[in-house]
Parts: sequence; C-alpha cells; structure tokens
Amino acid sequence: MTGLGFTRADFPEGFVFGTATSAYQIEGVKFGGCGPSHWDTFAATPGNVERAEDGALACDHYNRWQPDLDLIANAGFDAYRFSMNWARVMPDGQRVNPEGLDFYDRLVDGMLARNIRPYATLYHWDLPAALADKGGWRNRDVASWFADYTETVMGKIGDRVEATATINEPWCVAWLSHFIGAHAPGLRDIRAAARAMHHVLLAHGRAVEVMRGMGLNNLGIVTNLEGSTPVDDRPETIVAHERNHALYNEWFLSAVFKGEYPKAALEGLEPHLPQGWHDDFPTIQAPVDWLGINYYTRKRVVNAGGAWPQIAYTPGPLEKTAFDWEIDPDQLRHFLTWAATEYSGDLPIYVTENGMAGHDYMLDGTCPDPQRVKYLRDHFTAARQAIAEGTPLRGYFVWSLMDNYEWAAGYDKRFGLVHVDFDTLERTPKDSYHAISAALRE
Ligand code: GBH
Repeated sequence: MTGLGFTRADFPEGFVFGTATSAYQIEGVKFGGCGPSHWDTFAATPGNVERAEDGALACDHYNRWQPDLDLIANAGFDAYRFSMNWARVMPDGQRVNPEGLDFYDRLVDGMLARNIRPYATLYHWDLPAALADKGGWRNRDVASWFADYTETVMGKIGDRVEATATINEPWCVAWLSHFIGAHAPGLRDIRAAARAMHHVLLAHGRAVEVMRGMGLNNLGIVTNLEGSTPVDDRPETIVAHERNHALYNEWFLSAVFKGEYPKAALEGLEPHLPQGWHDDFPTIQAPVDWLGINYYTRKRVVNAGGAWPQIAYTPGPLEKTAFDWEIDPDQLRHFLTWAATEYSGDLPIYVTENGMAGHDYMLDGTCPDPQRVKYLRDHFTAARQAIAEGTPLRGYFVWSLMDNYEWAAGYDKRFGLVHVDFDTLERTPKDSYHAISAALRE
C-alpha cells in the first residue's frame, strides 16, 4: 500500500496517469514575442486580481521547460496536459509569431523524447487583447478567429500530440467571466454572458470541424463540473439550485451531446441569445472522441432573490482547502458516472484536472503537504469507484505539476505537486509528488 492508497495494478490496463498545467499560469508572457491577452489587461486593472499579480513571469516555464519536463518524467507520469497561449501564437490575433509556434514544437518534441504523451488544450483563457477589443467571446466572429488559430497551431504540432481539447472550462470562459465578473474580461452583463455561453460552443464545434478536415483525431472538450447542493428544501432554494446545475453542469454537455440547451437555464438566457442560435447546433454537435472533466468541489446554493438567476453560494460544513472549497470526493464519482450515463455514453472520459490549493511552505528543504496526499488518495478512490460502476474512465491528470498563477487569486493559492519559490523560481517536489511517484513506480 502506497501513501496514495493505490498502485497501477488497481486501475485498468493502459490507464493514463498525468499531470496538468496551462500556458498563461506557468510560462511567463514577457519572452518570445508573446502578445498581450485579456488576462494582462484584466490583471492590470486594480481590484480584479489579488495584489494585482499577473502572468508576466509566472514560473518562467518558457525558459525552464526542459527541467520542468524532467520533473514530469521522473515522477513516472505517462502524459502531460498543457495548453498553447493563443496570444503567443498570434500576438495581435492575426499575425502568426513563428517564435511562439517553435516553442510549442520544441515542447512537444521534448515530451516525446521523455516518453511523455502530449495532451494539448487549444484555449485555456489567453484571448489576444486585440480580439478582446473587438468584443471577444461576445462577438460571433470569435468562432472564425478560433478556427484560424486552431488551424495554425495544429498545423505545427497536430501530427505529434496524443489528444487535443478545444476549450478548457466553457463555464469559466462564458459565465464566470461575463456574468460573475471574476475572470477576464470581468463583465457582469446577462446579455454578454448569454452570447458568450453560445459562442464558446460554436467556436468549439468549428475547431473540431477544422481539425477533422486536417485529418486529426482524438478530439475532446474539457468541462468543469461542480457539485450543486441546495441548502434546504424550500421551493425557492430548489429553483436556484436547478438553475445553478443547469448553467454550470448541463449547458455545455447538453449542447454538445444532445443538441439542446437545458430548460432551467434557457428560461433566463433565451431572450439574450444571438439570432438564429438554433441553427448552430449541427456545428456545436460535431462529434468528439472523448470528454474531459475537471472536478474540484461542491457549492451549497441559496436563493439570492433579485434578478434571474438568483443564485448565491454559502459555506458548508465539510473540510476545506486553502481556497475554502469543500472537499467532497464522492461528487467526483457521481459526476463521472452521471456524465457517461446522461451524455457521453461509451466515449472515453478523462479526469483532466483534480487537485487542491494549500498554503504549502518549505520546511528544512522539504515541502510537507499531508492534506493534498489525502485529497488525492480520496479522489483516486472515487475514480476507481466510478470505474467499478462501469464508467469508461481512461485517465486522470492531477492539477497541477507546480504552483502557478492562480488567476484572480494570484500566486498565494498553491496547487502544485512541486513547490515554486516565486522569488528564486526554484522548484522543490512536495511530499505529494513523492507519494504519487511511489504509487506509479511500485
Ligand atoms: C480550474 O478551474 C482551471 O482550469 C485552472 O486553470 C485552475 O488553476 C484550477 O481550476 C484551480 O482553480 O467563487 O464563484 O468565483 C476550476 C473551476 C470554477 C474554480 C470557478 C474557481 C471560482 C468560482 N473554477 N471557481 S467563484
């Protein structure tokens, strides 16, 4: 028995063990001709990000990618989920930056040289600022811009990646960023949000069509699913919970796999959707080969009153991470089985992200993170339960390889298996890194 409570023998033959990052969170955008993205703009506006921190240097992975890939290989991981920064590839949203493409070319070759399978994500939130200025995800043209970018970057690396995801977490791209206002571009506008909720799916579908046309396969989308628990059984609470679940968990899966939007979300969004939205479903439903699920926590929902959708969250009683997110591993089992049963059927499912934020600090040259070891143990157990229930779960990517830029929370929420000192940029594997390495190598 290892510290994580499993070895490879406890999972099906060929199960893919990986770790994940995203471009803006680790690379640093000040090198290599990267253009500004809407995250640089957002972070520069006071009040949006803790301490107004940004991704200018981040983990300096742009210059340190070789030792970083060594860390992945040395842990015994089979695969690495990474993303390409759209603004690095197309600094002004149009012109192609060869230096940026070369970086991803080297990175993919570096993975293959180390026997790490590359799982690429096309969009993990770094929209070029020039495209944001044209309306970004509110503008229907974003689907064409994204199709062009997809063709450009996949023309360079598509022949060597194992799998490709279009969009990371469409809920965050659309709702969190245009209605809640917590991520770039920081809007709080139902009309903007409704349009983004639709355009992000249209862009996904267009990208799938483009890649099929290039002869590429193993294409998927990555949704974030979050438990939604009503705090009590009053009718108004249940209504708020159903809207939350529909907007968060059902909207994207229902569109991609069923060609429809869930009623509990559509009742509020329909008046704000772009004209002719029905006609886009054939594109949105372009068949995918796999489904990625990011899972972290559950939320307890109350009815906030006021305007639709009246959703608010309130703290719950479960043990919490440094982000105050409740730890609820059984929701991972539930969502894996639910997604397969309701939507994706026999298609392979991957946990494309799971992990937790800690306030991890160095102690005598080591970095003890017992809460993370337990969190991972309990979530890997939940994944095994989903497999036992018959869910076609094929792999699991721990978020994240190393501490990084945690978006609006800046650098003090640490999700890494590897500690990063943001003054010296020194990397030190935490206890959780050693625990997973032992599990994978036993
Ligand atoms: C993932 O999002 C991201 O893909 C990844 O980049 C990130 O580093 C990782 O999680 C850890 O956060 O309190 O209403 O503002 C996870 C899903 C959903 C988590 C929104 C943060 C904040 C909601 N995210 N949530 S709110």
